[in-house]
Amino acid sequence: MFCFQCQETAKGTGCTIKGVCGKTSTTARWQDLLLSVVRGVATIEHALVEAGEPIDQQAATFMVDALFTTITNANFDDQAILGKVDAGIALKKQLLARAQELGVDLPHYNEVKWGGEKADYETESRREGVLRNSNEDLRSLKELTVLGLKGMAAYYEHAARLGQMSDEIIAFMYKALATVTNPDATMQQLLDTVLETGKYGVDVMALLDKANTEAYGNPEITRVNIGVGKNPGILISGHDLKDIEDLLEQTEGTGIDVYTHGEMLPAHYYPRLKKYKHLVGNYGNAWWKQKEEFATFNGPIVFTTNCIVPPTPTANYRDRVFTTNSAGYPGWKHIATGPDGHKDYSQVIALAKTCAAPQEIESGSIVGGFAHNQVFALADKIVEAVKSGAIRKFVVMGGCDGRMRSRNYYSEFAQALPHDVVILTSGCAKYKYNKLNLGDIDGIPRVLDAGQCNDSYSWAVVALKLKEIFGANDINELPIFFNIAWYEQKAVIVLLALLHLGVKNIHIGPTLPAFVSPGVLKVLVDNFGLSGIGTVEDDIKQYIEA
Ligand code: FSO
Ligand code: SF4
Repeated sequence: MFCFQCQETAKGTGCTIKGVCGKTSTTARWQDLLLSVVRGVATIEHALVEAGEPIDQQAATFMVDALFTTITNANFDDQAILGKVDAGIALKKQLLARAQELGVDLPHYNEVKWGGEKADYETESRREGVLRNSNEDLRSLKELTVLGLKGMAAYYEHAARLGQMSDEIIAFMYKALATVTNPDATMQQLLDTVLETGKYGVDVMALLDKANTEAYGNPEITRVNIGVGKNPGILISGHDLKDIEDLLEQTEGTGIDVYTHGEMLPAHYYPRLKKYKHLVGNYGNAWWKQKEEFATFNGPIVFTTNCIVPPTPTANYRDRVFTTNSAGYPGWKHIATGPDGHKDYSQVIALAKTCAAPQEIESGSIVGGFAHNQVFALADKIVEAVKSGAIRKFVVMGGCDGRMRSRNYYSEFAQALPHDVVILTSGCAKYKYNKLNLGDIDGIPRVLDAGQCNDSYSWAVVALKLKEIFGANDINELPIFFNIAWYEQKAVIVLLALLHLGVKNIHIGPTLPAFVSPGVLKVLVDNFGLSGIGTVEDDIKQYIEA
């Protein structure tokens, strides 16, 4: 196996024996095979769309689900992944027949030609890994695109589940995958594709923002309980808001409480979700602490997306975890989406009724709900605070959390910031500082949480609004410092989207991605001023106090 898609990759270069995330070499192989089938399907679809055919929705759904499945910590279930490979091959055959019928010429790439014989799965998977591209810079640009597309697929899937779809985004994904499949693609073509991925990254986050706010209202300032009640509970993790809505509806009046976990915390900020009285709080912290926190939760846990951490063989919660959507884990029950797009949680609710109430691990509350609409409502106050000097700077500290000790940088950085600096956060990165009681500035909390990682979109919208208010020529003239923590591929699409919006001098950490080659890094540094992090002391001196 060779996988270098996340920040925790072995030795900072690539996992080759087993994933640091727990992914086995077999799972990695089937994921490589699935990705090669996706490249084949997308290349054929791209040719058909270019020839004037409409988007094939079945192919679009397959591509989005398959890309999402291969995101870090989303799916560890070999049988589920192989099932998707089989479905992709059947789909490819249909598309090939359609191309032939219409007389559409197809490129002779291996991914298009391969017949999909089961006996070849293993050989094909070995041939189609990341290292099939021997030139380091070409490989890097191809992977940067594919990893960005994985993030895009995740956000697209959530939006689509709420009825918001976009043929333009799907057509771009086909085109980008066809470009990375082309063995003769040039550096320039690939670089253009990376940058265009950022453009569609903005579009997909806007689409999801529209989907979420039209369905559930605009996020508003909300205090979220982090303690527990006396009823048995169901813990829901991941990012899919439609799933928590179904769960809240089906648990209402049953005596079961619902708790959010990790990236589901922002569900509390939406008016049409927070109205449920039995949505009682957020339990625990970011994804990587789940082994301890699930053990004390006592009730069933539902994963709507990543991040799953493989349980130890003796974990007491092994039999009470469920997955849905693209997420999966061997031995855990998978809840299918019904024909009407909804989930049936009756088995989860029945199990919850037999469980004890959660054990309290924290108490008190945290505040959030500062997505763009809420921030705009406070705009006068914020602008006044900037003009009076009460707020000196904003630091966008969105992104992901993770288990590496080097991430303590972010807690220490937040704590060491001068008291006139406000943190703008989103994603699970927030758990490094959202319980530090960093106070407020004239009633404006010093940690403003917009929501999930895709809500980083809010900070781009806010920055553009501030640019207008302050009459700045450029977003980079504003007193905003971008210090992003990354872990998996949704952070890649967020980063590419910010680059597309013209944000320069973004710092990413705790380490730079292994999939960015020295040659590609130079392009990113020269054109966008991208850099890593230093020590807390130096970074504060250089970028905040200077
Ligand atoms: Fe975190 Fe995991 Fe949202 Fe990621 S839970 S790490 S960037 O999946 O997607 O922030
Ligand atoms: Fe390694 Fe990350 Fe890939 Fe897992 S997802 S195998 S930890 S690089």
